[in-house]
Amino acid sequence: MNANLYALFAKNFPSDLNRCCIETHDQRYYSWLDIERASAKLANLLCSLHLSAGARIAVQVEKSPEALILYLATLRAGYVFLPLNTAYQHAEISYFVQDAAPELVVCSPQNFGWVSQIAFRAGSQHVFTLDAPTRGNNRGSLLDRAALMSDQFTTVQSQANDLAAILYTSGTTGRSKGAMLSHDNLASNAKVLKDAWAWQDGDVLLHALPLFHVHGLFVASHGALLNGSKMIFLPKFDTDQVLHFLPQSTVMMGVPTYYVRLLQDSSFNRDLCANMRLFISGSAPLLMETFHDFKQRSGHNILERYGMSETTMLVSNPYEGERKAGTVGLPLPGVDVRVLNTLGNLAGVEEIGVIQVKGPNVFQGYWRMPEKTAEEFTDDGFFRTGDVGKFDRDGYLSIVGRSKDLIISGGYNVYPKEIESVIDEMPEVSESAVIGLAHADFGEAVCAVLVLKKAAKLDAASVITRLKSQIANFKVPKQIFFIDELPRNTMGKVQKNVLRQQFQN
Ligand code: MCA
Ligand code: AMP
Repeated sequence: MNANLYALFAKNFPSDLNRCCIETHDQRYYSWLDIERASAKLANLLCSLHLSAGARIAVQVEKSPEALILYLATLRAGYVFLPLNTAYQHAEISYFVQDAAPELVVCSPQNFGWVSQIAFRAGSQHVFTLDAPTRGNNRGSLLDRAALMSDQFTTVQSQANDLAAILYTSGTTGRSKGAMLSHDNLASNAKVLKDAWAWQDGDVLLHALPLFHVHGLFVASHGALLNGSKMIFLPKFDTDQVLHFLPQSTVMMGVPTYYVRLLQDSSFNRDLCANMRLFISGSAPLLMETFHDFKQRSGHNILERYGMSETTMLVSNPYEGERKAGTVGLPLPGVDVRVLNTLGNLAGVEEIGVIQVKGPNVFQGYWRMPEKTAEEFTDDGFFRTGDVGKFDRDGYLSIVGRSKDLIISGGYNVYPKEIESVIDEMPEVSESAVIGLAHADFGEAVCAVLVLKKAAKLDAASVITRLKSQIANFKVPKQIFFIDELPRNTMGKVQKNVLRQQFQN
């Protein structure tokens, strides 16, 4: 049997390959046959480059069906897909490319100049471009080269543990870690979610998420691909476009911000959701208020689930049965989730502790960081999620906090340490603390508290302008506060809870 994830998808494609697989917001249509042939052409191109076994293919491109097809082609050819957020700038891309040493880098044409410099300096042999296509214009050197290739390709044989993708998660200590996911990690999770969320004939997925993280690339796309269901592809979340396409859709997935934004639009109502079967939320906590308001306006209980780049999905509220607001639901079948108290024992009902997980979904380790990998696993093989939670008497898990210093803004993870290091490099700054403050749209907003050096002068606007040229825009603090001294506990550790209290209003 071939454990290649693409082989699993292909087995489940509809029998009529001429049916629509992807429809775009600007009325481009891709049949299943188009997907098969276009991914074959790209897979042939990848093979013609004679990359090494297990070569990484780093991709920083705008969302498009072609970007998804490139992912599928990478699977088919047996290479390792490494998606990168389009907001990442020079220093971020440099780090990922040096660390992952991809043999091929694909970027958007407008970034070719600087990305190719980084890639070639890091030893990549090939850099291609892929444009965000509009009608009649979907080019870039990748597709130009692929056009010359055959549209027939036999998907390579993969073993269950062969790597399919590496997803970088920001590091608590500043260094991002590449989570290595195998074909079987992804396949097992896709199969479990197909049943858990009752994917069915006639489903149409409204796909508004970005393609460079687990949520949009795996959870959403895999669900549709495995079920042979059509996807309506939006280039990004746009409230008007979502409202336009909701009546033709049955399933939508999003981060809480998407649901908050839908509720803010007065035209969002039950009629628009008449065809909808399921709204799913994840990547960040869904406020109870959003859950209840959404129920009132649309008639739907949002199904909240919980996952990580290292584990894909581990817990989900049920499709049938109660979806409890404020909880992330029950462990998925085959996934072992436990909460340990401060003594290291299994926590009782409603007792708070650290969340750990074991199962076929759990990753193969961090790329080239064996010590870090070993640290994150317990002796009996459970992965430490870094999240803190509790089970209720019905076995539903709630996430009550994080033991990792992490801010989740609009579904994107931001590690304060990384931003603090960049701010601390500014010559006027003595030290800084980056905190998350409640934000109506993004859930949490990144904010920075700065202590300046004696007699130094610096205003908030200049800090923001400088940061914008150095880090991805979603990591840039929405607010900057100045203070004489950071509050510290007796151990000398900055008391971020005190800062959060002080600046929340
Ligand atoms: C954009 N901006 C943000 C964010 N996104 N600021 C804070 N947090 C954000 N998430 C800023 C930009 O820097 C810009 O600022 C301004 O907002 C407008 O940018 P724009 O691109 O127009 O924003 P948007 O299109 O409205 O984007 C917001 C968004 C987007 C739709 C919420 O961030 C999004 O789609 N988020 C989803 C993230 C996601 O897929 N997460 C899954 C991770 P300025 O104007 O100052 O430049 S996977 C995961 O977490 C696990 C595994 C899981 O469980 O799923
Ligand atoms: P990432 O590193 O991008 O994979 O993000 C994983 C983290 O997102 C988890 O460790 C959680 O802290 C958080 N997360 C994901 N889903 C949820 C959820 N439904 N509620 C709260 N936090 C979540």
